[in-house]
Amino acid sequence: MTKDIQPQAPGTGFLDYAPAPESRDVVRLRSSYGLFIDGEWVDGHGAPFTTIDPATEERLADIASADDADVALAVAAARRAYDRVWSRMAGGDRGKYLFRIARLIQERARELAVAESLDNGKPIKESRDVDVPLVAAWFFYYAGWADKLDYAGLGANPRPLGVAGQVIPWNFPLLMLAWKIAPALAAGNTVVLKPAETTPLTALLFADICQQADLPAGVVNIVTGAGTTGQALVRAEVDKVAFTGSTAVGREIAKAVAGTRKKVTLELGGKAANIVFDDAPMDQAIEGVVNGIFFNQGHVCCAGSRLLVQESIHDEFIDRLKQRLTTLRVGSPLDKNTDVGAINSAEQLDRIRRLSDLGEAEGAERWSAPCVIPDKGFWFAPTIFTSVSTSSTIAREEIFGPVLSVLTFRTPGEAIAKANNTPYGLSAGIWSDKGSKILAVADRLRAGVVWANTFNRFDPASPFGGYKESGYGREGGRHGLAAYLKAGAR
Ligand code: TAP
Repeated sequence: MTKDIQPQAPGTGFLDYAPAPESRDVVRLRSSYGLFIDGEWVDGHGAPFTTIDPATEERLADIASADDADVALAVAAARRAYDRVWSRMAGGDRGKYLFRIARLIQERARELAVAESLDNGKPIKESRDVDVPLVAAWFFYYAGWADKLDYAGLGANPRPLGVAGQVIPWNFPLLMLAWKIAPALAAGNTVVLKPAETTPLTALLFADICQQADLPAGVVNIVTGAGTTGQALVRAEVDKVAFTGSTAVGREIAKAVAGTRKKVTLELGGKAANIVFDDAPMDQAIEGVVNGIFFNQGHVCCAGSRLLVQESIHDEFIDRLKQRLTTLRVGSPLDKNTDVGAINSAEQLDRIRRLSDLGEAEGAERWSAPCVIPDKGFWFAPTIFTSVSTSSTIAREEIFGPVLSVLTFRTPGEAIAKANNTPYGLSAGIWSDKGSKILAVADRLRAGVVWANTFNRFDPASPFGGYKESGYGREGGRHGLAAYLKAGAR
């Protein structure tokens, strides 16, 4: 039984894996980075900060911070590039730049994956096999749209909005950049993007890729900094604000743009239900639940953080799930065998600890996978809470960490009611052998994406976005383009 499993130091067990570290040398980081404005690196006038490796707490680079004036400069550069070059360029030519960027991302994939794992803490096998390939796919996909905007669903000759101010979070730094920049540029907009304070590096490497692709100056501008830089960008003279992040900050942004002519899309938090019926193929469902919540340390907006398991299979399912979790390897993000890497920041680790302690205090039963946690860095063992009630804080609030809250249900109706009993509505998963049951349940779930017998699958052609407090607007596919276009003159 799972209770008897003891933690083991890495490399001491029979059939244990030897360390397989990816080389750090494939990425040459500069000691410090400025802001990328109008095609050039310039100094920032805010207080610079340091970005660290969350797995070791070692300094990676010093980063400039943009104040209000720097942000205004970036927006002015984007405006000039929009008026003089980008909005006048034929769609096919814009597409060529995007194809070039996509190919450069593929060429520099290994370097980008290592930089992402260093700065974010995610396992290299995820940044190498998921994040970076999806980033390239996003640019390839939207490159193909640049000369076909007449078919985006907005009638003939739709027009770009102008300058987009884009603010992104730290959980998928380069992928969120691609979700923002690729459709904006394909539609003929220029952009100013602010990456998250704890993960600026791949956005800065992307600036280098823009230079390498000879992208006209000012089409892409990157302004690093903290939340105040994001606030300045939202207030600046932009035509569109595109934000991905927490619901709390999304609310502030909605208030800040209310009454202005700025368009806005908000991609916010989630508390997805992963529903497992008693007729589900159990081994597959267990893999899907593990992928749903422990992928990227649970730092995933659409993570399956609430497991709804049918009561008749609860005990067996949880026993087998725990058994599976004991095989997850927690450790160095750069090790190719690592399944669960470091938590992105001390602040996020505090939040995960606080909410987990609260879960226990409110009566849920806590179980953590036995694993050896490194001495330095920010770590949290994969954790399951059982006996969770629907009113429990850990069933309602986004923990954004490797923590699964387990609830039970008896009938499909109860599963649907519990799954929808959340202020969020970003995603959901259904596990069942019966196609008709899957379709009937999916139809009743208030979630932007519903995965069936799989989880966390992304494709640039597929729109993604939420209901209720998960935000508004869609990214991906034709819908993602529409967020950067207005109907053309007839
Ligand atoms: P936030 O704290 O909201 O930060 C997101 C971004 O906004 C960061 O760049 C942040 O800068 C900046 N920011 C902070 N305060 C701001 C303000 N008042 N005005 C403008 N910008 C501001 O979220 P997070 O902790 O980085 O990310 C986690 C959240 O993102 C989770 O809730 C997750 O569900 C959500 N998320 C949603 C999606 C989709 S597609 N729905 C995808 C990924 C993540 P600093 O980093 O410097 O604070």
